Amino acid sequence: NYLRHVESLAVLPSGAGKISHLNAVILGEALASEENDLVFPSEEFSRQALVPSPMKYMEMYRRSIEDPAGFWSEIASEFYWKQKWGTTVYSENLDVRKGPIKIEWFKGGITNICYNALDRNIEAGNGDKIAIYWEGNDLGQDGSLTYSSLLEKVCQLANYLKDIGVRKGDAVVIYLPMLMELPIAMLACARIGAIHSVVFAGFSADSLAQRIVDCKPKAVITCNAVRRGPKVIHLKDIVDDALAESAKSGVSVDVCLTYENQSAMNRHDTKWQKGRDIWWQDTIPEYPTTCEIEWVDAEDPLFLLYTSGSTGKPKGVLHTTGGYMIYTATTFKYAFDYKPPDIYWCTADCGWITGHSYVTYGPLLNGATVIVFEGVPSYPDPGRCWNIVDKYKVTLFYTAPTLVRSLMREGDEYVTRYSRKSLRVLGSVGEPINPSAWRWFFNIVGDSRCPISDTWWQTETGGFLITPLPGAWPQKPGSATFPFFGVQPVIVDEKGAEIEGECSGYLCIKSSWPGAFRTLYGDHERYETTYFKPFPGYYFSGDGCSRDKDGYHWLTGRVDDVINVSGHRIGTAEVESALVSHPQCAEAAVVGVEHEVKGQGIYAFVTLVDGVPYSEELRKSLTLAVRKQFHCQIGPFAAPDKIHWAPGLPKTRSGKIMRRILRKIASRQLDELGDTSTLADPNVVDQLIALSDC
Ligand code: 6R9
Repeated sequence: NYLRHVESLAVLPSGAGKISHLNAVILGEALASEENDLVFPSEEFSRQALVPSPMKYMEMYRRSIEDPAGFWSEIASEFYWKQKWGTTVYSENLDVRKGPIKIEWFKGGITNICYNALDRNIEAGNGDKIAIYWEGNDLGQDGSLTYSSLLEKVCQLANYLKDIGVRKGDAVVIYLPMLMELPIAMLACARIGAIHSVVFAGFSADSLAQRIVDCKPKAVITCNAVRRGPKVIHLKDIVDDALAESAKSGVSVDVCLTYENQSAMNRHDTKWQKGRDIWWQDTIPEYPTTCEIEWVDAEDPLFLLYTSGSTGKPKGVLHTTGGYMIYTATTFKYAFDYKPPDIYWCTADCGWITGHSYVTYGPLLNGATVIVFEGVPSYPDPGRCWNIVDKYKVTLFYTAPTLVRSLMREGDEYVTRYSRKSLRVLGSVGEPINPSAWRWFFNIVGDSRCPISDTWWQTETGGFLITPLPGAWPQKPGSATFPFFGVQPVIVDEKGAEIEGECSGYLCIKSSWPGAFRTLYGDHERYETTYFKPFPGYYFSGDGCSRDKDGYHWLTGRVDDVINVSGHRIGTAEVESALVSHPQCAEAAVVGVEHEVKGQGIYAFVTLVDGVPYSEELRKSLTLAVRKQFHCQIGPFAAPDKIHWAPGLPKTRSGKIMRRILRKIASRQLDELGDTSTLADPNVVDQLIALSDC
């Protein structure tokens, strides 16, 4: 019966014809055999779920599409607004043919996200509830903050920032590891209307400098060092280099607030620039523990977060306050079936969008208890995650497929030696989760008891767009299932025509949702060109997707020059530019290849300067060039997995590198090279194949 429900209620009409002409090279293939594999939530789970059935989902979904203004303003009314938004709940233009792209939600509404996350929950009687449990790198290192004490710390920092002249609309760069000070810093900025730009504390000095130059912050907040597993990383040295670098481009930063992370490094060993560098512990505790709110418009910017694009320059994704607040709170609540006693742990770092929306804002807006983990899942051994789950009685556990796959390789014993009885819902994000990893996550980690929310979304979307609601639907391992409320995914062919029913194509979104990004910082034109021009009338996600006969969505990966390594977006152009910066590299072309643990690996074709011989040493030094220029010691995910010597690259007569052919050579699909006759020099292909194993 349940199945019949699903079929009859599937969001889009089924069987409207198959599309077979799409380029399988870039779109991947639908997982045909998985389509019929349904995993049902237990009745016990569904009975207690916020959305207990497909029917309830459909009722809410339908309302959200037919009356978005009513649906979202009802939810928004549960939050605090100093002044309510005007008569128009949202206005949008997503069609480049009709003028500039514009998205606004709750315009004229005056609010503050920090107030809604902290003060509002405290006023509701939750001041003594734990907001954050902090678990350090080493076993036994931990701490916690209640909502009231978190607010006090946020206020102290906010007062300090005001004191040094940070005003509404100013940018602050945050370069911190997963200490409680990281969400504290984000919330302090939000409280005074400053725009935070968190840079993942694993990026190199160059990347940090690039971001500093782009947003010209009033201050940088960092710490002296961090321990990641057995390693110590001197973050302050990286910041010093970045600040020196940005000064060369004319951007000088007056204040570098530095937290002394004693478990990693003593302050006496930290290099110091008097006048600019300030110890957090010496200064912030002196400030008052209350701080007035800076009330902002719903459309005032909340934060900037840089993400890789298909050209070399990272894109500054800009999110505003009101819509983002409502959207992250609502998606968190429904996609994890959140209830107040839940203990929630998301393993993402706040340096990524997942840490913004689903470590800091979404959960705290719901008054949830969140775990912030400084360390790595493999330290001191691969059982660490389940040790933490048992220690804090985690009920909602949200992670990435790459982590699932790497733990899966270590064997079940690391999991089964822990109880994990507290777990209720599991979550996955960052890349498609392959069905075998899904099953291991479901059967072994979740004891076949916990629904998995496979959440598809992006830095740009602010929150989940396609995700299961646990308890509502039977799941199909590897499918992100159905759209969240208010989201209208459409699949288009290469001409931009919508395809209905069972099909595959390019994933676009019709009309806006509250959490959508509003622009690329300082480059609205690039925003329009990248996201709205490819398929006029729609937001283009850059992903391929197929929809099966039951209306389930299956994401098939990026269709642009972006590689997804362990859930991190890496532009091929960025890696290529790091390679060609090496004096002995003449040219480079980078493609993604399938990788057992990382999802995708980086495969680099490298042409050397004339006369330079191939050598292992050179291979190492090229790898190092990428690691150094791109990302530093933590998670060297940008380092090429393979360097393939290339006497020449396959190019069209107009000089465009044919990546399609390189992808086939990299994945050894040599009988599928396709037409090579348009190449300027077709012999290049044979030469490359001959050098495959060198
Ligand atoms: C949240 C985040 C976005 C890209 C996105 C897609 C891939 C993310 C996914 C997924 C399949 C999922 N992606 N979640 N693919 N299933 N559940 O990861 O943001 O870093 O901007 O990456 O990640 O390709 O386009 P971001």
